[in-house]
Amino acid sequence: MKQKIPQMLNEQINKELFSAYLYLDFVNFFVQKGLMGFAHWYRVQAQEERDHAMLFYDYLHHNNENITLDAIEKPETTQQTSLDVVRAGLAHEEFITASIDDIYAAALAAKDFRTTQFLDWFVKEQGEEEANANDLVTKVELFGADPKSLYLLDAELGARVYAPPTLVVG
Ligand code: OFO
Repeated sequence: MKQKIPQMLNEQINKELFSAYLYLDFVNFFVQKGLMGFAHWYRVQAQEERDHAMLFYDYLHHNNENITLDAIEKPETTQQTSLDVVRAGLAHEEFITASIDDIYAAALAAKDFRTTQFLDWFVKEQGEEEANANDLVTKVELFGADPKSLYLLDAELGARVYAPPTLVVG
């Protein structure tokens, strides 16, 4: 692989693991609030983030690149309301999208087309993750202040089913 691409992919492992850590912190927030459906939704999200980390990990190994595992930053969920937490989730997904886009741009500039092809799945996935996060923000904005609606929304989120990634490396 070329130039700085392996290093950027290596850093993305850490960002995905941090995403899982952040969402587990969100789980903690919602468990404290008694919103177990929200907690479940973010627990599934955390599982997906660990899957993403492993895809980058496997891709580097598959390309005979060494991996350095760095410390994972401590998540700080200081938000006071459910709305602020789901908004923080959306902002985090936008940050991850920008990070994937940066790697994509570097790989394209280096003519590392194997990596751009690998990243195509993540470009699409980030579109879905942002849409899901945005949808959640909208629902909490619309229904979060009404207890009956919040109860139904919590039940809806509690029905989220974990699905393993459709991307396979190797
Ligand atoms: Fe890994 O997609 Fe969210 O962060």
